[in-house]
Amino acid sequence: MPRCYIGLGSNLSDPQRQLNAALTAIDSISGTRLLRCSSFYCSAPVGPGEQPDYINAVAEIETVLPPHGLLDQLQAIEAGQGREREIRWGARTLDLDILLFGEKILDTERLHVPHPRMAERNFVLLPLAELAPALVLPTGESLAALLQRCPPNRLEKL
Ligand code: ROI
Repeated sequence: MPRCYIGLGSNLSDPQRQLNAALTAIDSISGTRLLRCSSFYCSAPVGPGEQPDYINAVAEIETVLPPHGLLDQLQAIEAGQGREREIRWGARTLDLDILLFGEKILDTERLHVPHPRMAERNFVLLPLAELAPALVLPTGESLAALLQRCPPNRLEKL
């Protein structure tokens, strides 16, 4: 079964509660098991405009679902936790992103894996490095190299 990494983020409606509820919901997806989750991090919002700080984390899961099947389930969890189709880069109750899906490289309309913006986001790379410090992406890049090049952004482990 492929190991997958999911990025979790929230900056509305009690973000820590949103992440905890999402982890429980992910573990309840049929054919899917939550293996581990990183620490929770508080991070400064990336993107335009004023919005609250985020809570971010990364979860490691295994699943028998195909990538788009997993995406459907994650989007259902986002919708179930009150996420509206909000403005791009705006505040959100819950964001669940497939960062990595085993060794797969996917470029479809709905899904790009590895996640195309993970290299610019220390709130993704640092929690991921907590779980898998020696990780090499299917593109051949090491997580350590991405971390070295990643722009700094305020990030605090809780
Ligand atoms: N900024 C931070 N710090 N964490 C996020 O999860 C996050 N998610 C987003 C945007 C709006 C890009 N900014 C973020 O979608």
